[in-house]
Amino acid sequence: MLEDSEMHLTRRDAEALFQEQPKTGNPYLEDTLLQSYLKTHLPLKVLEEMHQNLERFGKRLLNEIQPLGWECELNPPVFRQFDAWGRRVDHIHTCLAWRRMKEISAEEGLIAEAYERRYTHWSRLYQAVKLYLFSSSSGGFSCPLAMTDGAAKVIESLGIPGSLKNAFDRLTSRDPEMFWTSGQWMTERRGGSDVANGTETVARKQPDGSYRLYGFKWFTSAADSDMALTLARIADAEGQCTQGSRGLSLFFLRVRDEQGKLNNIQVQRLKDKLGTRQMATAELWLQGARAELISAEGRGVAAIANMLNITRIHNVIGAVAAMRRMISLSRDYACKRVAFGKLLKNHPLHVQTMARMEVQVRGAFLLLMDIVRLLGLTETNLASEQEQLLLRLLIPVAKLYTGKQASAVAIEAMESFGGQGYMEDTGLPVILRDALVLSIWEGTTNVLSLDVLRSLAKSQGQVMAVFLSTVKKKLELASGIKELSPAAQRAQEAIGSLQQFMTNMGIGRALSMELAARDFSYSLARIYTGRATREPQSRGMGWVGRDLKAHPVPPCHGRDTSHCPRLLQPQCPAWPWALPGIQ
Ligand code: UCC
Ligand code: FAD
Repeated sequence: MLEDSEMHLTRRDAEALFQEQPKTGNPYLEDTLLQSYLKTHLPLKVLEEMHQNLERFGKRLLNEIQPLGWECELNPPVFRQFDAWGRRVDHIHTCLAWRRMKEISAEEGLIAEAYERRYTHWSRLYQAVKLYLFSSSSGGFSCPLAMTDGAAKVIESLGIPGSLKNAFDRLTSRDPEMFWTSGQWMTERRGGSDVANGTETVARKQPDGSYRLYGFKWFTSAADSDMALTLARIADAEGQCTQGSRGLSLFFLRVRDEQGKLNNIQVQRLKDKLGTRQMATAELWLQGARAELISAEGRGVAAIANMLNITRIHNVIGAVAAMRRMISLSRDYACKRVAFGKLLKNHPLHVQTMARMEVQVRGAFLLLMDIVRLLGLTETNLASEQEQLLLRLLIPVAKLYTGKQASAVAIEAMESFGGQGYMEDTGLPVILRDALVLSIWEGTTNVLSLDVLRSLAKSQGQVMAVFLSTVKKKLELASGIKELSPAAQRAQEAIGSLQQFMTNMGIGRALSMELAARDFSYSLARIYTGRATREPQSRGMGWVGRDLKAHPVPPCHGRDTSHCPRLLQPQCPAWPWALPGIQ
């Protein structure tokens, strides 16, 4: 039996044993890979300006934006269909923090930066870096930003017609009072992947040349947005529509008028989602919504593809950001949490688990940087035809691969916090839930694998030649570096297998490739990512690598590397293909 005084002592001791919360600092300053990438690639003057701004932005993220993001999570949108007197109002109420995110997005030029082009072709990369830093603190606001960027891109690619000038100026504004966000309404009940056969919405021409849209949009995210781009079929004088892809045209519409009244749109309900709960995703009835035709008739899918390619890049940004956030927190936790008498960071097996995640995020990050670099070149007319083809191929490849990576890494990272990782109020489950959608929206993994085939077919094999020569050039560089040459050799072997596979399948015949599309796309992602991670400047493993060096590395197990810590190091012949994770 314990004495009373002893009981008190025991309880006091126990109360002092709080688990220490994982914390991160300025996300820009803590991201050594990002900083080293910028240092290696940017001209000095651009780098200096960006560095200053990013350091400031990082501070703002930490002190102002992260708390707002959490507010958004705690206060999801609320839908009120009727007012107290029974009148239909269809009001989507968003919280103050969400609305503040919109203002901050304008102030920080999160869309404007890409269109002002003050750093010429580096502007896209700079925008992507800011979005990457913003993403996991944004309380879901990176979703409307993706669609806003996509809409601006479509309008720009149409030459900014006079009727859309106001919209373009607002989408790309730095003035919070002016700034608009956009929705992207493509999905209907009959099909979100098969848009060509799933779209039932009809557009009826009005005497003044405008159109009225009638139909039902099944998923419309950020339904509080100011405008949207959407697809519909134009009815002829007899009310008939062309079916399939050739019947689809692209329309611009305002969601509400100046008084805030909905544009003949009824909100059926808000979706009850697993994640992205900070953001309103609605089902909408279009009941004569006034809209403007902005593509050539029947060219709706091709026109909205400009939007898709931008939003898919944003998806990659979101995936890399989610992985980075989880790993940063996990890393900090490993420096605080003790198990079996020592900090987690001193358990080699724990460090190995973290290093494997680190390799995934580093590869994904470098792939992302390469894509936005190519996009910047394309947008400033500096890209060669080969670079444009490569960009077209890499967008679906990166979207489909990093979407899956993000889910796998988020799950693994959650486990690295033990039971705490599963606790709602740590904020960790939010990151996992939000990551899970990354492989569904903006085109599922299979549909994007088929898009990879589309891009191959369209270029009649040219794009594969560009892909292979780009990778081979980098590998030649790596082969000259002693510690990288075994890995470069492995990459060469992977390319050899890929080429053999293409010869056997007959790459031109898309149909015979359908079954292989997903595995083929994964191979492209791994090979291209392996190429990037072999860049000499990005070899180091940072904290994880340093820590690993403190531990003896057992002899290499050759190709059966599933338990070999040596495979965490670039000099291992199996690195990183043997990494577990994405199947
Ligand atoms: O999910 C959505 C929003 C979520 C919220 C935003 C989050 C952003 C990220 C945030 C991060 C935190 S919006 C809905 C997204 N829906 C999709 O992605 C649809 C998935 N389905 C597809 O992608 C299909 O492959 C379709 C719809 C594109 C297939 O359409 P078609 O009409 O059957 O395909 P076609 O006939 O092959 O293509 C028609 C034309 C062709 O051009 P032409 O006629 O000149 O030969 C294609 O080459 O469109 C062209 N095209 C493209 N061009 C099709 N896809 C592309 C492309 N990706 N790039 C360039
Ligand atoms: P389906 O097309 O029915 O797909 C079901 C399964 O079949 C998938 O696994 C798919 O990969 C597979 N599949 C389909 N076709 C093929 C094929 N040819 N070969 C092999 N496999 C195939 N949409 C918008 O337009 N705007 C939005 O704002 C929006 N926001 C969203 C927000 C959230 C949170 C979510 C979850 C979805 C949102 N969507 C939005 C919809 C999203 O884009 C679609 O759900 C997605 O494109 C898939 O379409 P679907 O749901 O019709 O699935």
